[in-house]
Amino acid sequence: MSETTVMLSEEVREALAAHRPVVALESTIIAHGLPRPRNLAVAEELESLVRAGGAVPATIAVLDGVPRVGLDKAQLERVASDPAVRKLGHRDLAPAVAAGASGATTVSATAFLAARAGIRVFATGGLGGVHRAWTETQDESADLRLLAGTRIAVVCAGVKSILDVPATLQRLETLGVGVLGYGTDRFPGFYLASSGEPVDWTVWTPEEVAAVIRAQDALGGPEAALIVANPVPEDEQLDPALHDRVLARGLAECRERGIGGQAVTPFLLEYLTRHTDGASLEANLAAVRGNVRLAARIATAWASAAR
Ligand code: PSU
Ligand code: MN
Repeated sequence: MSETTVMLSEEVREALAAHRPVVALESTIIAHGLPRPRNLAVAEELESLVRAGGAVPATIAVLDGVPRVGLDKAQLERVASDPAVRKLGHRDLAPAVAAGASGATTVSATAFLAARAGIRVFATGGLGGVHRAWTETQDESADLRLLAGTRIAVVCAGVKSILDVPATLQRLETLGVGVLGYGTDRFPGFYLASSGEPVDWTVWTPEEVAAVIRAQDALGGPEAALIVANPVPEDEQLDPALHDRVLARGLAECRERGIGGQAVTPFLLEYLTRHTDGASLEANLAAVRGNVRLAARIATAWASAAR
């Protein structure tokens, strides 16, 4: 892909050229994962958190057919408020570019564009994965396959708990995507600090994560992402009983209403927010903030070791 096909903001281009730390941020969480108008304040807050951590934020989206890495204030506002902004997975990028369309990028599209731009660290809330009804629907997020072929470290609170977590972990193993528990030996549960599933590797510091990234590069071989699974603090998690109760109803309603494809995840996130009086939203935000802060520290540790 040529430089002109993917537009880097000047700030991001300069930071990358000088080997300064950069953190990629996705935009689907902004456009389709959070209620308006709070989503814009969150988008701005996440960028500030990256800056406070000494790194340059690179929020990624497609605007009028141009994939952009690093958005200015007006572009961020558009992603947060324009109803014509679609949800773009990796496979949607080419049609969107060709049609001159605008869209927010999911983990798959963001990881792809970030890696093309030369960004090594990416922060989000929770990854997509294998959906609970996958045996009937075959619904497995494109996030997984894309991460299997992309050398990027993704800081996340695990995968969304609306998913089949054990099945998703199994797919990640099959696909060769490494998983590190950050300060935990349990895979986080997105809204919940723990999904109850074990992880094989635990790290405690950003420097340890940077060392794993360097070892990945030194070993070479097939490109694959590294998942840094960072739990939401326990005192900020959603009440587990409330989570299970509301999610069961949300999944049933999703089925009854025949919601499928790209609409499933936004529907369930919104359903949980509405039926927990906003408590799930607060847990989601706490997780994302923690991930963004940690990503800035990892990017900084990696950049200083790489120099
Ligand atoms: N994390 C959040 N909220 C979100 C997402 C992640 O806290 O809305 C988005 C990401 O963009 C992820 C997408 O790639 O949900 C998964 O969508 P799907 O299941 O349709 O692949
Ligand atoms: Mn899906």
